[in-house]
Amino acid sequence: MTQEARQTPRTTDNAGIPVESDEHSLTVSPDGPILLQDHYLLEKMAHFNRERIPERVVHAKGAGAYGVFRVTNDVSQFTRADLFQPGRTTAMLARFSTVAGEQGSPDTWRDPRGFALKFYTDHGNYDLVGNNTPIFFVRDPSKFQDFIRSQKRRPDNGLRDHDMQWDFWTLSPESAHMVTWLMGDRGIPKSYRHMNGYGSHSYLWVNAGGEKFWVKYHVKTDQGIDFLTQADADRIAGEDPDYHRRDLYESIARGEAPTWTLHVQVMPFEDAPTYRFNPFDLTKVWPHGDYPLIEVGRMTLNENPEDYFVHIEQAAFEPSNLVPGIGPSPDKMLLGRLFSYPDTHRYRIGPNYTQLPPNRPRSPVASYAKDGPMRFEAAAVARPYAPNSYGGPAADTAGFGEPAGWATAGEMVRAAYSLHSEDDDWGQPGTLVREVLDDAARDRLVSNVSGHLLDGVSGPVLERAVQYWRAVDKGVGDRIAAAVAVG
Ligand code: HDE
Repeated sequence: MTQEARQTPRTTDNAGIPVESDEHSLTVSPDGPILLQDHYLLEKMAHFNRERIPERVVHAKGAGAYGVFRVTNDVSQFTRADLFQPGRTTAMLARFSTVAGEQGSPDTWRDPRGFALKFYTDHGNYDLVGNNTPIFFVRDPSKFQDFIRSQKRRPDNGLRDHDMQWDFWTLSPESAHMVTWLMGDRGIPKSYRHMNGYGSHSYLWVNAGGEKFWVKYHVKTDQGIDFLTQADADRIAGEDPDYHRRDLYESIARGEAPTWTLHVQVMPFEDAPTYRFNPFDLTKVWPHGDYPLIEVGRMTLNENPEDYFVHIEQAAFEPSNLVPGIGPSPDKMLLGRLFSYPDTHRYRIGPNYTQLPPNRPRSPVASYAKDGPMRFEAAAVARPYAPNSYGGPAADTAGFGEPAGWATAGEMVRAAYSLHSEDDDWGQPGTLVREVLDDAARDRLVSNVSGHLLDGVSGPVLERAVQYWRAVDKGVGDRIAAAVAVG
């Protein structure tokens, strides 16, 4: 029978050779032993054994989609970045995730959510790798690994442990703002469509005239913020652990493409040294009264990936992908992240990860990199070194020679940020509790924290937790103390 006359495509092995059977291995007589020459059987077993790659050490469980970003406002006075110029439309990829859970963990566990965006710009890939929180638990990258281990599983029994989590948090008061946020309603979004994203760090923007500005990104959901109560989230974790992944996929499949509107807060470059708190401290938000939101554009996620593993599991986001017109700020966490992400990609998906479909730039690549495992694109030139006189690429120093940077000097130290007048750990979480939450949201905060503490936290850690909440807000702390029976 010809291929055309058949109803279904013909099974082949991975080399494209037609296979003889989908059902039976090759044996000597029906009851006899299997033959080593059954190459197809061997290939099936061997490839299966290699299906898994290391999961992301954090943010392992996620969901994502392709889309488009359209500029809706003129912010060219602040940045010359190609993708933010008036009238521009840029293809993009988004991946949302939980942080502490493994690949198969429930989507509705209380956790921050990752909010990672990749824009395929004319000047290469721009990655904005943020969370659904404008802040973070720690402000020094050397505390991140310890923090994550306190959230993950214990080596002795393989279990997660609330006592470990509160031990770390209460010994790290800079976590108070983020923990207040996490224990409130936004700690369990209703779906990935119903949450905001934030760049979280401050970044540098540079305009065509070389003027510099500090910015913070806010990616606001057009679906409206919505959340799940702890009780609903617990129920859904049992009923449908993939609740958020399913929601994103199905809404796009139905043609209901979710959208978000990108805004920035812009701080004049000169304001930073004398601002009332350190504007590069990742545990702080910039009050909107000081720096209001300015609209930039809208992102629409309208295309489900055709293969989850290829496009979402292999997606590699890295805060070091900064395009001309955008640079890092002196936020120590951000500077740490510039190293960590490409490093994890080289380990998880190999040194040629930028050739994989979700990571491949859609602008020309003329890098001198060559070789390495799983390379399938030819090197840009036959003579792979610069400078050369055989037509190899040359840096466009006239066009792109000015790095987006800042000046600094001083002694080598290991120290906290230098102090600004209102730097402290308790002020902003206290404001969040008293001025942002309403009575019902405050009640849920008290109930969420108490429930969490009553699940395995005891002794001095429990007492420190009560003091921690009293430092955030006396009233909330007293109510938590009563609920967990600590004086
Ligand atoms: Fe990450 N983080 N992170 N992180 N992060 C990773 O990179 C890391 C931090 C965030 O959908 C890893 O590719 C360090 C802040 C997202 O693929 C890893 C520090 C914020 C994702 C890593 C931080 C994030 C990651 C694991 C402290 C919000 C998922 C796998 C200096 C502003 C991206 C990977 C995706 C993933 C390191 C802190 C967001 C290990 C060292 C702050 C959304 O490299």
